[in-house]
Amino acid sequence: MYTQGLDQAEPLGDEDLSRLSERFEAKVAAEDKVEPTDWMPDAYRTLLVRQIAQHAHSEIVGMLPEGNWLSRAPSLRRKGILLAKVQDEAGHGLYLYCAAETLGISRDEMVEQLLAGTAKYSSIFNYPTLTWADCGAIGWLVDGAAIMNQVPLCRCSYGPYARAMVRICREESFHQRQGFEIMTVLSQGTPEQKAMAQDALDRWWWPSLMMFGPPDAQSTHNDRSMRWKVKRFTNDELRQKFVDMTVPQAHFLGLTVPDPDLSYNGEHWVFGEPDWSEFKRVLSGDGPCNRERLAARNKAHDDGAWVREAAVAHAEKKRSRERVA
Ligand code: FAQ
Repeated sequence: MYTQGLDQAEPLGDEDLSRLSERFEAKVAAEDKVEPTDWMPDAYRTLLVRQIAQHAHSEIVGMLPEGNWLSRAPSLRRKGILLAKVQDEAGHGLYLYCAAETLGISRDEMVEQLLAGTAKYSSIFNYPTLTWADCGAIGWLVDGAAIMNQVPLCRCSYGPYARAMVRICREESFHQRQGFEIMTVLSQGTPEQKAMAQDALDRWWWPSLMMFGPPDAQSTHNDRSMRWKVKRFTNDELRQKFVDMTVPQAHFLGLTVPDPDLSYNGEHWVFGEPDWSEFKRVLSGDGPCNRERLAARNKAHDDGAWVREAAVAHAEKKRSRERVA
């Protein structure tokens, strides 16, 4: 077992529980990190397993939309960069599965839930990548939204998650720049290329705003997550920060944000309401690519069975050689 909480031989009395709970709350309030061997309330553990597992699944499923363009990137240089980015996403998924494992759930269990379609992953990855400009829009908008959401997670109260996020954010920052560079080249290119960039912005804008989750009034986990310093900003706060950062970038590119209600109030960009019924549809499994994504993950898992078997056989061989020596 991984943690003191899970190792508990004797059930705790009410007095012990309230003492442990007080100590835990004081630690979080003091901005100390909670570590895997510390006692933590079951609800804190559950909240983290849910969020970290969903985050890990998002990185893994998130490889698919751009992976679709690996064989069709417009140059060898673009192909090399995209390949490195997609590999980074696999790495992020693996760090995050490891962080979740410190809470007592196994990677196999999480992967099973993903493949069975019972686990959530980010809504954004259920949209198709129709043109090369979509790879630019993903880097610019999707990685941009991911950074906005994830930089505060570097200060999350749970140590292993916070530490994983530091490295992930550095890499996401590079990803965002490569996406913006693709958009810059297309926006300054031929009229057809500029139209392709605009079309990608039109299709990815609203789904990117939905990445931040439902409006605060409908967020089920927000209060508890903020109190326990897992989240540091609410969904609406981060969405606003993202819009404030991104609208001037769209203007720099000479592109139009597809929101007729967009206006500047002197402090913030005021924006229209995303289509929350579409968000709910995507979450319920009925987005443009939900079925395709799940089928692709299942196929990749099945096709990779021989690699897992070979790795286990290799590890066993190595162990038995070490025993003999
Ligand atoms: N998609 O109560 P809240 C990336 C669910 S990584 C699907 O507000 P919370 C890198 C939520 O889980 C992108 N489901 O939830 C990359 C909950 O359902 P549950 C992923 C969503 O946790 C870039 C319910 O709605 N990032 O992009 C979504 O307090 C490019 C109620 O919501 C993370 O996972 C959604 N968009 O706040 C890779 C960051 N939004 O569990 C490749 C970490 C909400 O009760 C290419 N996660 N739901 O059944 C978080 O910060 C939070 O979990 C939020 C949601 C902000 C996503």
